[in-house]
Amino acid sequence: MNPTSYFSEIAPVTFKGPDTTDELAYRFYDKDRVVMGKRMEDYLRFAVCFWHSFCWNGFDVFGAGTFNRPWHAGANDADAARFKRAVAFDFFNKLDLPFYAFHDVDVMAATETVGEYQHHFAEAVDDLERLQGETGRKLLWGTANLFSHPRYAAGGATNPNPEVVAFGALQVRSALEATHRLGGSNYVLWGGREGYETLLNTDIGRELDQLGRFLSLVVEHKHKIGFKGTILIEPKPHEPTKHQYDFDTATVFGFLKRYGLENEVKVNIEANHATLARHTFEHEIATARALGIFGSIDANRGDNQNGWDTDQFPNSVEEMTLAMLEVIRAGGFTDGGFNFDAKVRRQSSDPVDMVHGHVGAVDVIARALLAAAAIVEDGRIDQVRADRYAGWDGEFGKAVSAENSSLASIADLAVAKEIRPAHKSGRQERLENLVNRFVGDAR
Ligand code: XLS
Ligand code: CA
Ligand code: CA
Repeated sequence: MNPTSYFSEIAPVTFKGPDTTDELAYRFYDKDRVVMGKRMEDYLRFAVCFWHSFCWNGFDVFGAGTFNRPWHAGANDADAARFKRAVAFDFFNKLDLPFYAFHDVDVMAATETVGEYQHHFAEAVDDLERLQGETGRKLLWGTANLFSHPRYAAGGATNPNPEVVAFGALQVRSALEATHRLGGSNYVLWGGREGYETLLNTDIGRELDQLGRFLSLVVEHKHKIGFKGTILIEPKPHEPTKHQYDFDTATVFGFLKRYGLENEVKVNIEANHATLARHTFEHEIATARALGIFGSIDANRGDNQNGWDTDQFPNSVEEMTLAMLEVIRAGGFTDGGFNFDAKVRRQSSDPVDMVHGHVGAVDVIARALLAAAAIVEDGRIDQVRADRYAGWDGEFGKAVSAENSSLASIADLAVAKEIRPAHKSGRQERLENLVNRFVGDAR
């Protein structure tokens, strides 16, 4: 089979406007339309991920693969990997999205030894460079998979066995150098198995030190090779391990501070990981902004009734608008973007299902950008927020916040002024209604 025939039934996806009846066209994502001072394509920086769409064959813990992708028919050898890379770039072209993302093992033949790893990864990177050149698609981020191979059952950087840590170092060095060579904007570390199953066999202090040292070495190597992109940690509270050290954005910030890396590393926030940590997606973005470590986004959604990582395509404009407001408040992306870390359901086994998944999600995010931009331009919500803190601009607020004030001086001021703080409405319902109004009107 010719790789380009896998999606041959599907016409290139283009913008046809909100009123089109074409289900495989963009209704809101008009890549050249300027929103918040930038072309939509440059504001949103969409990426398609390799792993869910091209590496997963539809298996789950109760059953085998359902997708029958031709490149999964035999062993994952060099030919199958080349086929898969070609199909993937054809798909990026069909969707006309600017970026993609990959793990080392997503794009290469399966290997066991360090020698095979080096050989097959080098071959894959040469081919990716050629495909990027031919298609103009760019790399949003690269990463190394230190969680799928059985050697990583007890972690990568935090493994009790130094030989496993060294294998991980080989993969991370290779993937970081490949990301640099391919012009990637970021390098991601997601520590899926950097955590534990039971404290009975785990020394947390030691493992955190291993993780901190490993990350310091990654940062050192980034500077050594001159990689100008951003190093990102991707928080997730658990799954596959019972507890993951990079639990959420706030935990990651504490970790970065402890190892002196808070000015070197930012976060890649995934919607479904935020909800697994019992936060909202927008909470994680707002926290990252407040701490100065907002980097990039993995766009997807979980399931409100299930407590696991379902990685579904985002489909709520209302929820996405709340997240987008925080992205705008953070000043938008610099190196980051929206990577679709999302997969079709196991019963959605046709090539066209992959297109439906991405087209719908692109439009949800594009429409959310229009709604959030309208909210910001309207200004009423931000005004309510600013008014809540207006007391700090008055004489009393300035005295409380003055640099030379102390706990005692503030307390004395309260007594001297005989203060009687008045209650003031937070206007939540009005604000929620305003959001819905802009969501409904966005086009
Ligand atoms: C898994 C993570 C993973 C990272 C990259 O839950 O989302 O796919 O994004 O390793
Ligand atoms: Ca992710
Ligand atoms: Ca996920």
